[in-house]
Amino acid sequence: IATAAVVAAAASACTSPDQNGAAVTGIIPAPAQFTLDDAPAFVLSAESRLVATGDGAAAVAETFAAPARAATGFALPVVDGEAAASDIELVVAEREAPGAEPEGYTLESGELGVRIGADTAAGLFRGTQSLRQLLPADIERADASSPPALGWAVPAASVADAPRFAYRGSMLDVARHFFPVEDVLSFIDAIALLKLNVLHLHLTDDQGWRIEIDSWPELTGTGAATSAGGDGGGFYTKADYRRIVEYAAERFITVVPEIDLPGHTNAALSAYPELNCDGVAPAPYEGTEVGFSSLCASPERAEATDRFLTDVTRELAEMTPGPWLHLGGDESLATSRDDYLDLVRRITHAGAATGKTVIGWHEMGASAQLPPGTIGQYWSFVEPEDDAASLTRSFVEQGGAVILSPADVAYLDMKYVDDPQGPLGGRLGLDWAKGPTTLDEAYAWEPTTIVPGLAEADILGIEAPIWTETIGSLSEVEFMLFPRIAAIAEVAWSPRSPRDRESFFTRVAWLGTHLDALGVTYYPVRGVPWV
Ligand code: TNX
Repeated sequence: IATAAVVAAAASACTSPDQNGAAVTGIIPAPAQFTLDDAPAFVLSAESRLVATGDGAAAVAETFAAPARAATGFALPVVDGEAAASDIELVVAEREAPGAEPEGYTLESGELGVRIGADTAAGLFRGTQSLRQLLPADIERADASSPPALGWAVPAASVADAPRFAYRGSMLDVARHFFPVEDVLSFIDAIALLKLNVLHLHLTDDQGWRIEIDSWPELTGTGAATSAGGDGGGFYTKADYRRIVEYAAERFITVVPEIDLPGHTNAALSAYPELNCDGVAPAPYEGTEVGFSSLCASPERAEATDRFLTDVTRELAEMTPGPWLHLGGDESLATSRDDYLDLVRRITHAGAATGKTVIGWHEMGASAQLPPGTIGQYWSFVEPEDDAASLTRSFVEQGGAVILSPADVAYLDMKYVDDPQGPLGGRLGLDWAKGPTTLDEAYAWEPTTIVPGLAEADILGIEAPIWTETIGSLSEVEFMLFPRIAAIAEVAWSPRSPRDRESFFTRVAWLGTHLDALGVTYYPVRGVPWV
């Protein structure tokens, strides 16, 4: 490989064609190390094969190959054995990733082929997402009718990459509006491209209960019939949920299911009178207020409430291979402090009894009796309000860790600036988190400076939620997600420094060409040099 042009440690962003006619590109999130080499490009051709070696490599090759075959019209067989010059080599073996990071990988491309190496299949998969972004955007098309004018070139490059944070997630609220399985699979595809590894599903709220629980069938009877705005209901059967989990697992994404307790429970309360202190089931709810519903802490309801908590967490844990159950805890404004502490203890201990690690919104830090290792999810602002910082530190003090979702930068249901002039006329999104959120704001924050007293090692990771009070279709979800999710992905994956805004905006423009080819909706934020 000829002289290497080092393009800044954590960034590369040049979209002009190089001397070989290959489009020189960048990767989002920025790799830890990325060097574009002054050498001839690799060109994917009809002869190319995917040569897979090591544990799980063939499955990763197949996940990469299936859409690539559709886009190129090439056979792209997955084989084992020796790689030739037209091939892409995918290797899982010890000491392939920098620092033996479980999700790390190296990628080398040039005239003589592409080689991606990783210590794990997960790392190899992350590497294939970089390769996707280095290929012409037409690689995302569903058919081969418009191949790129300059061929399927990958610039000669060397990447050595690994994530900064272990947990990099997005949350989809399927309770306020229900999204069919196919939509969730599309959501998974979209976040996989950005190397996120967690899909948090907000499965229950006042407006609907979306997951089948055999021992409490009315949860998805009465409880699933409604949504915010009266847009109809829906729920996932256990088979549906399994499909989501499996599809996510093929992309090395862990599903974190959330049952929001003890507030945000009107759907459950409306399905079972015995969960209510007064024994009367409330009417289903299709508004968008929060903080009016609560499980009952009273001893008269203890039998029903604890049976509900045990059954629901047991069935949820049984269908969830991942290590985490999210049990809510936010905005329980209709629960007295004593009742809240009592219920949080019962909720988290029911969750922990399944063998899973419990996650809760930061309010749960009020309890001094959290099961060991309970994870807190921070959703106050970049400048913590009220007691949000101390509640969050409480998880660490009790042996757990923290997921950061500062609402004024990471809540993707916040409006865009300028959207009133935008394609959806400002109809989508909320603005309670310090007004609309710009792409710059989503990008320009540093996780370790949010909650004083937290060390980098206390931060399990970063998550960008999208709440759906105002959002009712997949394209509306995508519109709110892109491009801001790219900023969150870079904060979660890329090294702390250097954070290069100009490089990021240029790479967002490049990402836009991939989204166009995929048919994914996004908001063409001003300031990005869209191609
Ligand atoms: C706050 S964030 C909520 C949700 C809303 C969201 C809207 C959190 C833990 N609770 O119930 O849907 O704001 O942005």
